Amino acid sequence: MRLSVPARSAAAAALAVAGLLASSAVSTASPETGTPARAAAPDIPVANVKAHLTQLQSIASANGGHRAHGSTGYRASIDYIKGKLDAAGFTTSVKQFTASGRVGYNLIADWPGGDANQVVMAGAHLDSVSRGAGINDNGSGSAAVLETALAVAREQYKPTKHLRFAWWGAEELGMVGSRNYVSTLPAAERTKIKGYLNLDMVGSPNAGYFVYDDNPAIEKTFKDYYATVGVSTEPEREGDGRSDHAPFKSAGIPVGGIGTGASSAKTAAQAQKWGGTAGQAFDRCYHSSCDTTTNINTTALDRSADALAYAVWGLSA
Ligand code: DPN
Ligand code: CA
Ligand code: ZN
Repeated sequence: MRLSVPARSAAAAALAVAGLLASSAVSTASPETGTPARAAAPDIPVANVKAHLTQLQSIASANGGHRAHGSTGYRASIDYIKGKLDAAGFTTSVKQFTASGRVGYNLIADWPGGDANQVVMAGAHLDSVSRGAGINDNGSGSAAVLETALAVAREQYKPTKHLRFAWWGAEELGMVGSRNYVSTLPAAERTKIKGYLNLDMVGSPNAGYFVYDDNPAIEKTFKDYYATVGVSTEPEREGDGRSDHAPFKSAGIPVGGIGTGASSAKTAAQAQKWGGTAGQAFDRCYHSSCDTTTNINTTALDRSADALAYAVWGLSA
């Protein structure tokens, strides 16, 4: 979905950056060095992320081949993710809305604890188009966000800030779910959100490595991760204004995110640095019936999930 987004003022952006970084050094100090000791972000097991994709594929296959807004496959996708989060100790809520005459749902999961006045959020759209199962778009982002949330629970992570995870409905109809969430959020709650991280298509078969450049602090955090694994990145452009970060950005909330590319073709220079096939789309199955579990680059999916965990840990510490 394309939507024009008003640019935020430099002053507002600077304030937002200060807010994000303000308490990043407030953590337990190591007795030896006196320097802040931060919990290291975990390595997310990609096998776990892929297991979620297998489940989403099964859900699609049992429900007419898709998980689109208003369908039984979408509702089953929500129930699957919610079940995992509830079992792990999250406080979940399913928020209902209407789009195109059909009921849709957002799923919000809060990790108990942290400063309620400083919220770091990560999210992904869970709906597919009706042409296919939507495994890269956007089972991949949904599964990476889920496994990062489950890692928070496994590690019993106790960040300074409060963590919230979200799975959006009806993104494919124009970001209806995320727009509904932002517009119905009381202003006092909106200002508590210090950052929103978006994942949309993060396991593209002919992958590129793109980092949203909307907010400098969030962008730097993701780029720091890719530097540690020696992967070069480019600023994300293809999805500008086209995914669920857009309503947050329009509301003045600092946003960031990562993606591995959609229907644009990989250039020769990009194939040089990332491998893959020049002249071919990052995802040839974008919005098609072939967006199934075979439409996933495991290395890209692994890096994306690990990058998200790195950013969630780093920005909430
Ligand atoms: N994932 C696309 C969709 O939901 O239709 C939006 C998008 C396009 C995101 C290009 C990133 C890049
Ligand atoms: Ca990993
Ligand atoms: Zn998408």
